[in-house]
Amino acid sequence: MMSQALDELARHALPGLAFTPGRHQLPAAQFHTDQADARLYLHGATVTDYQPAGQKPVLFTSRAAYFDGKKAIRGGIPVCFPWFSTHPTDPDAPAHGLVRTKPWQVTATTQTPQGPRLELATNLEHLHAAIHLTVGSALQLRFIASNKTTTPQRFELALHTYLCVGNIHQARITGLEHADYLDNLDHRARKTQDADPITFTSELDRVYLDTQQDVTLHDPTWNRRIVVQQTGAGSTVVWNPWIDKSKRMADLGDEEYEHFCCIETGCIADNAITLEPGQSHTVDLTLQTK
Ligand code: TA6
Repeated sequence: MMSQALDELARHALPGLAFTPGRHQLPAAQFHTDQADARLYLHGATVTDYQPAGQKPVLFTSRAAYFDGKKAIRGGIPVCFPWFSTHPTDPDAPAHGLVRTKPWQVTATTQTPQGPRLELATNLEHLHAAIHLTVGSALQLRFIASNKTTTPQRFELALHTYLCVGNIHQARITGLEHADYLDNLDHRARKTQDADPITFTSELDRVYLDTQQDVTLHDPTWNRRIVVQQTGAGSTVVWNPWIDKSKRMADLGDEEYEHFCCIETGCIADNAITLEPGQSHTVDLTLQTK
């Protein structure tokens, strides 16, 4: 399905929500209210920017990110669905699923007490996906997967959030103590987090399982915390590529690893979801600074 043209999108505009050409003229939803600014590209329904009024940016997007309308955008909140990482059986399938490189359709916009809400959707062969993005003093993203078929459909999901930090070397993450995780740097070996906060001294790539509580990114350099709250998602991925992997990534500056950390919210591996015919599943993600 083609992207909607900007003149068609204009009918969805609201006070504080406009549709404009973004980087490389890709169509984008631009939020600008007294609470916050944000931007979402219809390509992949990728939120690339979120900045509460008077604060530093919350979401990181690489200065080298592709905006060609084909590749995934490196940063913000790419939507990894209906599988996470490599496809379970098809080695030729794209990493992280199909929808982060598809055009999504705007279906509605609404003013809410928290701020403007934008609703988008996209269709796959067996599954329908919808996103509701509300921009205010917190960023609220709702993801809804629905089974369009007459047979059970299994999916994985990751809202692959890139969070800005002043300095990764000083950052730490709390809220995952004692959780089991799959270590992607050790053949997905199952391990258990100790009682200490997560800190970064090298590449780190872990899928934490059965995680329900808030996860907090502590950023002493910028003197703030970012709290990641969710319902409906059992998994939390923590990732930083560090030095060597960053140098191998064409769409990430060599030094940019020092200024972001991924805390991803999803339904992965043991926490994957199987939808019965006609059934839906909702994941609610809230990002806010403290
Ligand atoms: O979520 C962590 C991860 O799976 C890492 O292994 C790394 O591959 C990252 O996602 C980025 O993947 P991408 O396909 O966007 O380059």
